[in-house]
Order: sequence, then structure tokens, then C-alpha cells
Amino acid sequence: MTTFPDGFLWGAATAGHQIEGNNVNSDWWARELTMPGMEPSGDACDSYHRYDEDIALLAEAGLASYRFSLEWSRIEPVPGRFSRAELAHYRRVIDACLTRGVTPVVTLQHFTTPQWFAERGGWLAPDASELFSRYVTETTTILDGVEWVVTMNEPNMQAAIMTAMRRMQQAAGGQWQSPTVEGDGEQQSHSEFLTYADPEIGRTFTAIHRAARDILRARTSAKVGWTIAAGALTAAPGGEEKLREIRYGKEDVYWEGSRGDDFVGVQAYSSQEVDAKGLVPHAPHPDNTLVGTAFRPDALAMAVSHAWETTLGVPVLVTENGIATADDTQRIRYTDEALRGLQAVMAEGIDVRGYLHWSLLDNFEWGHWEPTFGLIAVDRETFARTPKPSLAWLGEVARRNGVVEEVDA
Ligand code: IFM
Repeated sequence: MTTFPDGFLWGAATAGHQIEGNNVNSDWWARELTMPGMEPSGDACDSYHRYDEDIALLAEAGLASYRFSLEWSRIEPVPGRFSRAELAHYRRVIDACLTRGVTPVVTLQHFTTPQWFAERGGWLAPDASELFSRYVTETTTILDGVEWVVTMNEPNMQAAIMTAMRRMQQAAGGQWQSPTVEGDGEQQSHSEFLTYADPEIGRTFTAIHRAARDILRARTSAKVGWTIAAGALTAAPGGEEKLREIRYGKEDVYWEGSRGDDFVGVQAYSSQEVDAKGLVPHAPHPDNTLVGTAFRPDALAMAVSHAWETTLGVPVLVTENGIATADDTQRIRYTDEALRGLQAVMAEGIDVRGYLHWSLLDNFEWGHWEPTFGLIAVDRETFARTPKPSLAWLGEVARRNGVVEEVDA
């Protein structure tokens, strides 16, 4: 039996835009309507209205933590005008967790921003930090009793998306590709520049995060951190220098930015090699995921170890780990192996506080509906939820606080 420490948080994660539906004031909504190659989010999973059912399913399965995000563009649809009704809505989501004994992990910004913020220049505008801080200050009015707050999700991926958007605007007719979907030909070239993030953008994000962290620390008793997309990158022979260069702009500047935080959210899915020319595309393989990445459950342990080293020992919360697959047996096999690897690095002394699976629901994967990451299937016409065997399996792991069964391949 592979056991975890007492009090280890077991749960699942989602994000507002990916599940709520009709997030019409956000930059992503605008983008989905105009960008070639993007499917729209539309009603998504209608979780804006069905959050209680989602949390009930999670809790009944045995999971005790739910990560979800607030939608800035609902709370502040117009600059400086804050909606009390939307803040009250998100307070009801928090209460739906607390009344079921579920620990909420609240993300204040998960990829989307208000469209008005994007139009003013987004994160690189001179007043971006001031505007985000003003929003963060408003959110503190509903965070009573919330123990874990994430200021922003995957700023490193947001930086890469910003770079990609700029490049696509310059290259007329470019097709959008979700940051996680691998492609070939023209599309491959997009995913390549998604990988080259400018470290200066990382420093800008760090300053914005730290300003938000100070506000949250002054006004709440929550633990504060941010979450980082971890590539679990390794060097192919001759790729050591290129690995250091790519990984610095793409990740390490953000891990360094976590120093002094209460925790850091590690989000890992697969691993990839870097050779002297750059990232080596995932080789085709029957086990590859629906986003074209290699089946690499060991990526979680690799990412957690790298985070621990680079942050100089900031406690880790695994805020996302999972697999895009239509085969739920593969999901269980992946998660089982990932958890065994996680436990092994914890046994070496890494302080990991919990594991939140991505995702609770099959949801909108940033321009695509096909990649299904969920523990629960969602009928997109009726919004009926159908738990998959993996939900009960993970719930059982949570109840036992350990991985017990060897899973059939
Ligand atoms: O769906 C995304 C999530 O929004 C951020 N991290 C990676 C997930 C899977 O691609």
C-alpha cells in the first residue's frame, strides 16, 4: 500500500471558462468567435448553474477538495464596475464546497481576462498590475474560510499564448491551435513558438503575482501561491544547453517567482526531450494522448522534483495532473502510475500537500472539445453528468489515503 501523509488533500480541478458557459465578456469568448480553427465554448458544461451537482458528485465519490476559478470578466464586466451579484454567485460556490466538507482551492484568474483588459494591452499594459490588484482586492470580500488561493493559473502558458497570438496576428490566416494540442506542418510551427517564452514576460508576471499575493495576505488568512505548467523536460544527447535556455524562459523564471509563496501549484501531464535544435516533437505511439503528447505518468514526479529544487523548497500542491483520453482504463493506469511516482519523491523528503486531478469534468479544452480529461462525462446537449469508473477509483484512493491496487494494463 502506497500511503500519503495525514491531511493530504485529494480532489479534482476545473476552470470557469472551461465549464461555466456563456462567458461573454471574456477575451476568450471574443477569440473563439473570430479565430479560424477554434470551436466555441458556448454553454460549456453549464456549470455556472450546475456547480452544486458537480461538487456533490465529487464529494459523494470520496474526494475532499475542489479547485475552481472565479471569472474576472463576470465580476468586473466594465472597468471599475464590480458585480455584487457575481461575487455572491462565487460565494455560493465556496459555500457549496464548505457545507459538504470539501476544501475549496480558489483560482482568481485562469487564462481568461475581461475583453476590455485585453484590449488595453493585457498583462503587458503599464497599469496591468494595478487593474489586477483592484480586482483581487474585490475578491477578498468573498474569501472568508478559504484556505488555498491561486492568484493566477499557468502564467507561463499565458505568456506563451500571448506570444502565439502576436505571431498569428502577424501571419495572416494562421490557424489557432490549443496550447496543448500537438500538430504538424503549419500547426507544428505554431506549437513551436508556443514553447519560446521571453523571460522578461515572466518577470512582469512575477511582479503582478506578488502584488496580488500581498493583498491576499493582508486581507485574508489564505495560503497564497500560483500554478505553473511543468514540462518535465529532459535533455537528449547534446541538448543540455538548449534545455537550460528553453526551460528558463518557459518555466524556471516562474518557479523562481514562487519563492516566498505559501505553496506552488505544479501542473504536469507529459514529458518531452530537448535536443540541440529545440523541443523534440512527441513520436507517434498508440498510447499517445488525445492532445498528441506521450503517455508519461512519470512526468508528475519529475515536475515536482524540479519545482522543489528551483523554488528552493516551497511546499507543493499538485493543482493539475491528468490525461486526455477516451479510454478511462488508460486514465486510471496513468493516474495510478503518477501517484506511485509522486509518493516516491515525497518519501525522499519533498513536501507535497495534495493532489488535484485535472479534470472533474470533460470540458472545453481551449478551442477544442475532443480532448476529454474528465472523471465525469458531460452530455453537451442535456448537460447530464455521467461519472466514469476513474471517479470512483480516485475517490477510493482518497478514502484510503493511498494507492492499493495494481491496475490492469
Ligand atoms: O485544460 C488545461 C487547463 O486549463 C490548464 N492546464 C492544462 C489543462 C489541460 O490542457
